[in-house]
Amino acid sequence: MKNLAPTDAAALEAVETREWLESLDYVLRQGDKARVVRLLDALRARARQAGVREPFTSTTPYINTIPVGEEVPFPGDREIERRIKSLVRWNALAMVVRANRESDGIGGHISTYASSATLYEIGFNHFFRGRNAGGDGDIVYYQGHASPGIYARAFLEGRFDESHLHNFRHELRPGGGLSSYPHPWLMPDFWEFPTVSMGLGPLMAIYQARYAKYLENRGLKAPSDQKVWAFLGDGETDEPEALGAISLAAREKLDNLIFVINCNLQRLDGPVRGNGQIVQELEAVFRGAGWNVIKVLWGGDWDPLLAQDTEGALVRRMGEVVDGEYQRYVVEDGAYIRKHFWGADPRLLEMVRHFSDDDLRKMRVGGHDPVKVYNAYRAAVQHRGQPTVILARTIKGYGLGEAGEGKNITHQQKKMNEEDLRTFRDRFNVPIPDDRIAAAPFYRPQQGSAEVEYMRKRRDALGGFVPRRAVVAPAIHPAMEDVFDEFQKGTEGRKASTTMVFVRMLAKLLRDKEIGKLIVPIVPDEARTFGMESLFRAVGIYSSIGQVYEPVDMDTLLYYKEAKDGQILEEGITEAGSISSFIAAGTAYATQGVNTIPFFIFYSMFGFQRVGDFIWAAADARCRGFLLGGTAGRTTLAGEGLQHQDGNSHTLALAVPTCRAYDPAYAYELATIIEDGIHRMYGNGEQAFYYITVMNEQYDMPAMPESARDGIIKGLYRFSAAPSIPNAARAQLIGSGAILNEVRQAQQLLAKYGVAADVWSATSYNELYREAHRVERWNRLHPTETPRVPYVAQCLAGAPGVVVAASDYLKSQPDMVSRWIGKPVVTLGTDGFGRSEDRASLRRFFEVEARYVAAATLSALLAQRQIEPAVVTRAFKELEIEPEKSDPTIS
Ligand SMILES: Cc1ncc(C[n+]2csc(CCOP(=O)(O)OP(=O)(O)O)c2C)c(N)n1
Ligand SMILES: [Mg+2]
Repeated sequence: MKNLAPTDAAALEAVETREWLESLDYVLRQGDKARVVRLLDALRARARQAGVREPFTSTTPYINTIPVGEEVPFPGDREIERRIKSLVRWNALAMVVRANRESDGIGGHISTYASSATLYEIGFNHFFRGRNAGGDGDIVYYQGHASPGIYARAFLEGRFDESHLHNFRHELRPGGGLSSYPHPWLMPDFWEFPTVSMGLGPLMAIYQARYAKYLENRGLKAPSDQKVWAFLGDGETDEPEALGAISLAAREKLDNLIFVINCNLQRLDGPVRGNGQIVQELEAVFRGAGWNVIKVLWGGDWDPLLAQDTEGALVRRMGEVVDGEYQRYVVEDGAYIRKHFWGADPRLLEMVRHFSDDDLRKMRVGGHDPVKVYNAYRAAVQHRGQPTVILARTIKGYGLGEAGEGKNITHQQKKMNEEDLRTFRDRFNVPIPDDRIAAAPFYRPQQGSAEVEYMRKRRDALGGFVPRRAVVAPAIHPAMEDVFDEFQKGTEGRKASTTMVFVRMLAKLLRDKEIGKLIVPIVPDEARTFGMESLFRAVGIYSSIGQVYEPVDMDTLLYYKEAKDGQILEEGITEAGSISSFIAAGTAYATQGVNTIPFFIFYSMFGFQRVGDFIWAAADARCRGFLLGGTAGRTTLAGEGLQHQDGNSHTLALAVPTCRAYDPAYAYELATIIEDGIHRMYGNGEQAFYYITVMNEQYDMPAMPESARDGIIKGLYRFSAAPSIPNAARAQLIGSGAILNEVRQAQQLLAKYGVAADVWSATSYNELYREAHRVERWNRLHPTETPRVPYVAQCLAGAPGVVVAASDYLKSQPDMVSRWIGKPVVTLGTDGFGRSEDRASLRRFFEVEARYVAAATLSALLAQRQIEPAVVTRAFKELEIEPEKSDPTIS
């Protein structure tokens, strides 16, 4: 008998493979997919035990994650949605083209929205919930450069009129205009989140989603199925911030978070990964971090072909083509695609034999197919236990044709000639006649038209328009009885640092019956540094799952207590994450309707310097709250050296328009600033936040001098009058923060040399500077009226004697107000690099210690011939001043 068993190894393997696949098909036919997973797990375990090393794979094949069989039919009216989308596309394009015709170089972007129109329209028509939906409404972070599309839709919805669109990027025209990008500061009824500094949006969205859960777990917000959507560019994912917190999102099981990454494979200059595949790279990163990844790569035209692809030749080809080549297919014709994509394998060529070249060129990628996008979003909102990322393949400049579609220049394309406009119009059937096309007119169908009605109905069903910013939380006027009073008295002989005082204040605020629950302490793994560990036990550290272990310090009083309703956001070592929590908490009065009051305390050198762009975004977002720069002061923080010692942050804070920065010296100053700040922000509705430096030097906290309150807030008040010395030379000494104590000592030293000095505390040079400029501007613009006098001049212009100002920050701080004082001001500060040293040596090195303050005063008096040279020479000797010591600013 003839042996039918195959003899060669390949044939044998083919038979075996077929048998295994048939077995798998059999299990699949039973309909239990979970069983398939168990089966594969068992096989994998057995193979591993037998020493089989599987190659590591972090990606899935280069096809849609959702198989056709799992798709649901599209619930909307595809035709009308297509028409609406086309009109949005047209108006977005017309807005940018017209703006650039009128003012060359005014900018704006066409191609980003052109690629993401379907991604947004599916959201607007089917998913994004407005605030009137009965729940909280969704929170959406729009890709900044897609703003023309978002405006164009609002125009069609009737929220804007033609003049708004006409004034795109002309915000200073009468009646105002639309801002270039999402800026809540500029359009406070529309935009909620600044996203245009790329990378910040995704990180802020993660912490926003986490904050929503925090509010729920703490009972400050009713549980809801609110979603946070973040739209970002594929190029944007190169920003470290964009992907920097994705593991937190997975760890916290943020199933209220959906990232939509617009994978048009291009960024500004060219391809994102010409030689690779950005989609696969991102899939690996997100899967590895524990996200649910949904790839939307191919449109419905591909489904029948994939169904025929029993041997996997098409899937393999899809997976081997690099992005640079995919981009090429966009600009080439069908013949090229046939040759280069399909021609790689005769089986593939055969598959598309009956397709014309034009058919091949028109085959859509997934992000432009409403059915695919709808199904991806649907799966995302239904997914539980993980955040979802949707990786949607799109084409940059979709529809621009010769004017830019898929071309490397497309990001910057802002101009289109008549021919280009006509092609675009034809492609999207925009009803604009030939004789008007050159003018690129805006187009909005009549009220009552099918398109407008459809849009309205969809938005009504979804709870109203988005984006929309509204301040929902009512103003509060907390009495805060007994919280701040004790600090007016001082510490009565006990030594304390402003950091200790702050922590005590925070603890009392947390206990306040009215606003205690609204306080949100935020700390990036630095609570012990600031002596805050008592709060761990008192209010708990927030953990979405409580505490599932017994902490090592369980039997101590201040153990590390994590709790589901814990109040402290202990963020770990991430200032970027912490500031994102700060922004979420400080804008919750609008976003979530809750007046939470964040207190974010950090190492001051890792604040403005490290996360300055986030702080800028906080200001744009009209954020409220308190930033506390801890262990601040270049010479007050001893030991730590060059990296840690901060003398810069007040200067950096000056640049942020809504940030009020203070450098308080004493407990009562701190209490006055914080109490006033709470009332201003949460009672008066001021959209500002505070930056307060707190130090770790311990000293006596004096009682509050009479009527100092106003001056503390304005930035300057007289702390103590000059001693009475007969025939004295006079001086005004100004100190801030811990250096105020040096200045007070200098007052005493100077008395020995016959100098009577008043002492002033400058709590905020930044505020003095701003007020003086406001006054000066008013005077300039009202030249015929009685000039007003800046506050700093009211304090010091008439004060007798020389003026010497010292702080633990850059000399530019006092310098910037000196011109209103009417005479030269000697400024002492800590410009330069810090050193690891003790406090006294540091102050000597930077020449801000009492003796150098006194010496500077004597020098100034001598220059004005108000003191004898011999006195100064003697004083320098006695004070051990070293005239030839190295210059700290450059050493
Ligand atoms: C932090 C930051 N750096 C640079 C830019 C300038 N910029 C604006 S858009 C862009 C390219 C965006 O590419 P991608 O993220 O892929 O978005 P696409 O427009 O392709 O959707 C660049 C470099 C910016 N806005 N923010
Ligand atoms: Mg891109």
